[in-house]
Amino acid sequence: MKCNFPENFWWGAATSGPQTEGRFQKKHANMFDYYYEIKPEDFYKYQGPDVASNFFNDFRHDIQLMKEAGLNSVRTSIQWSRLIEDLEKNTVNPEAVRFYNEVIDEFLKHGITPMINLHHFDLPAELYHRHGGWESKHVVELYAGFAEKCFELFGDRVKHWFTHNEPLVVVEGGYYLQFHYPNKVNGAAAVQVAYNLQLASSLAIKKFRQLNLDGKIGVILNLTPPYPSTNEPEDIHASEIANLWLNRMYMDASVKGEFPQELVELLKGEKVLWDSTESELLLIKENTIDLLGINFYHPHRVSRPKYSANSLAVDFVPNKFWQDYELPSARMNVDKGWEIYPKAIYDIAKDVQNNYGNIDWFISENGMGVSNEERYMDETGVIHDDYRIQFIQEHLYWLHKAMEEGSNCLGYHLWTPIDCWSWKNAYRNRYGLISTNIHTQAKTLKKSAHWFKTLDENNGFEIEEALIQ
Ligand code: IFM
Repeated sequence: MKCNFPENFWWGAATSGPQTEGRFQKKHANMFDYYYEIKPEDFYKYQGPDVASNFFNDFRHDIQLMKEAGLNSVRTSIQWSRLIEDLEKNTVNPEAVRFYNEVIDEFLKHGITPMINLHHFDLPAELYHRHGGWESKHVVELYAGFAEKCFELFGDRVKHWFTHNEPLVVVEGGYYLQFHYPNKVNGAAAVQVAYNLQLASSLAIKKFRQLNLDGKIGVILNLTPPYPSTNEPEDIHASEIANLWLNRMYMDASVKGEFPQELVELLKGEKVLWDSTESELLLIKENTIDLLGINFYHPHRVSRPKYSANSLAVDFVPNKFWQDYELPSARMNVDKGWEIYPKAIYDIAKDVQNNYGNIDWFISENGMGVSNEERYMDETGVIHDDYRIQFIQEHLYWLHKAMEEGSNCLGYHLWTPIDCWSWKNAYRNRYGLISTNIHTQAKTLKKSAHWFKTLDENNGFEIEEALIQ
């Protein structure tokens, strides 16, 4: 079966500054730079962000390779901890301005549309130590100042901006699940951070609009559609609460300008509702997004919580209302521990179409992280990642189906163009179309990169019936 996509569809890939650039000439440490400084043993094989994939030094060659992989658009991010010299006064570092100008111009020279995100888990660590990071509304103001600086400096050439990548992961990882610095377990702080991140996004959007630039602005959200483990009311209820927190919180606030009322009531009942003001809520209402990026990797199967959410003397954490459920015999990406369920992309697309005004959106990340890919390397150094090609095809099939039914999807970005550093997992799982040898920094197109190029050239692909599940 042939899946054809519309003209000018974005065939691209996504990455981020902190995962590719390396710390070269960076004045400030971001949260992960700092985390690695104090606890390198938390990172796979002690591999840190110091070199990453050396994009700071190698960006011209990397962008050339991205072109060879057929990418017509690429998302990366500007690091606050690189661009800004004085974090309180919001002055810029001239070397960083030069670097990001050259990167943007290099993309444009190759006919690749650069899409720029402004926060990818990389708050400057000093702002956490001095003010409490995203717990502080002063930091929200500083972030909006940094965003404004980026719009002023690069908005003549960058036409697609994003305020955050996966804000929910900052909340989960930093404030109750402990996989991001500061590794706290504090549900009330999690709720405040969640709110402040939304406020920061809305304030940055306001600044963008005040500059009257030609371009679009949005946010990148990681969505994990919840599927109840059974049809019993308790499991369905648990999945609805999970959906409120994991998906609807930022979807509703970003697209509709309001947090879901059911979530507000639930947090009030738990006595942890965020501190907000009327004027902030108005600002959120008035500054919704133009464009939505959705990162999809895996579904979220949910059952009722193991213990009642009304148990006594239990501190609030958002996930006390549900329990993760593993589907017996699920199709898995075993290396990452994530279920493979491509039809969820269709479900997401229909949700956006039916419940979010069919807003312009795109798949801003999707991909398959696999460890020890050298297993699949031939004598010329090319990795034969047929599993990745199949993974992409299966997801595109369902995306295409939703688009045929009217979903307003503008593109598909794979995570990621070139194997990059992935937080605590460092270089364990590789996602790229292009491999990186982390010892020599040699970069080589994988089989999937050649396939992706033909996907772009043909603006579609042929899928075997057997792959449609
Ligand atoms: O590496 C991350 C990225 O920073 C955010 N989305 C998921 C990717 C793969 O784990």
